[in-house]
Amino acid sequence: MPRTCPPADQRGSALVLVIILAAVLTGIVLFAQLRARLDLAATQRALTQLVLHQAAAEGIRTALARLAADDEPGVDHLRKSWALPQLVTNPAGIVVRVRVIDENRFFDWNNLAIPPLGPQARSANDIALDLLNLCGDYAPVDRLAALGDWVDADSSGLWETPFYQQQAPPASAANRPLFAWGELLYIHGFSRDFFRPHEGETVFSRAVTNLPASFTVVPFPRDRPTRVNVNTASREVLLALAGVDQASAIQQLLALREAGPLRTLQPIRRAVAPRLQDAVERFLDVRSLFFRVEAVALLGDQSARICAVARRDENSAMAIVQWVF
Ligand SMILES: [Ca+2]
Repeated sequence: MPRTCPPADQRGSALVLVIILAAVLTGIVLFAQLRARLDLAATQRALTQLVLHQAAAEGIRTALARLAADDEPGVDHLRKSWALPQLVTNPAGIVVRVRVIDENRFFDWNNLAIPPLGPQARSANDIALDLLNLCGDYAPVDRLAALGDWVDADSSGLWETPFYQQQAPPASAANRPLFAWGELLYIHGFSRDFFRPHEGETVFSRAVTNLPASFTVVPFPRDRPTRVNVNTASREVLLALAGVDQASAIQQLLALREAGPLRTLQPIRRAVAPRLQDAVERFLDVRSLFFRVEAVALLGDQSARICAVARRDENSAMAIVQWVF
C-alpha cells in the first residue's frame, strides 16, 4: 500500500508545534540556569557576609588583646597604641577597620542613679546639669530628675511609675541602669527632637559641645559612679565635673595634660576649690575601665559591622559587657 504524505498544512502545524516546544524548553532551561546563577550569587553573598562577620569579630578580638597587653594599665591616654585607629587587609583581601573609644572620656548617664554623698557634695545631677548647659540645654532640671528616677532602684520620686502609668500606652520606670541611648526616648523630656542636630541660629547651635561628645551609656550595674578619665575627657566634660566656675583650674589642668598624661589626681586636687574635692575623688580617675570597640569589615560592595562594649578589670583582664550588631 503506497505511503501517503500528510497534507502540507498538517506538516506546517507540526513544525510550528515543534518550534514552540523547543522555544518553551529553551526558556525553561534558560530560566533554570538564571535561577541557579541567582541562587549561587545569593549563596556567595551570604558566605561572604559570614566571612566578613568573622573578620570583624577577629578585629574586635585583636583590639581587646591590645587593650589587655597595655604595659601601663593604671594610666590611660589617647596616645596609647589601643587608641589609634587600625586599618588592616587580611590575606583574603578583606579590609578591617577597628576603632577603640574610651567610654571614660564621657559622663555616664547612669551615674544619675548614684545618690550624692551629702547635701553639700557635688552630685552626678549637678555635673549632668552643667554639662547639659554646655550642650545648649538651659532647662534640664525636670529632664534630669526624670532620668534619675528612671535609673535609680527606688520608686520614690515625682517621675516614677505612677507618672508613666498615666501615659499612653501606660509604662513603668525601669529602675535600673540604661542599656542603650535609645532607652532615653522612653523618659520624660527626652524626645527625638531633643537629640536631633539643631541647625541655624538656636541656643543649641551656639553650644560649646554636644550630647554625643559629652555623655555615654555604660551598660553595667554599679554602686559607684563610672569615673571620667582626666587624661582623655574633653574640656567641657572636665569643666562640668569641677563646676563651670572652675574654668581657670581646668585651663591649668589642660596645660599640664599637654605636657604629658597625668599619673595621679594630685594636680587637679591642688587646682580646684576645696569644696570640689569630693567630686574629684568620686568622679575622676587617670585610667579607663570601659571601652567601645567598633570593627567594620569590607570586601567589594559588602560590609559587616560589629560593636562591643568591654570592661577592663584591675588585672587587665577584658570582658565583653554588651555586643551591639
Ligand atoms: Ca526609680
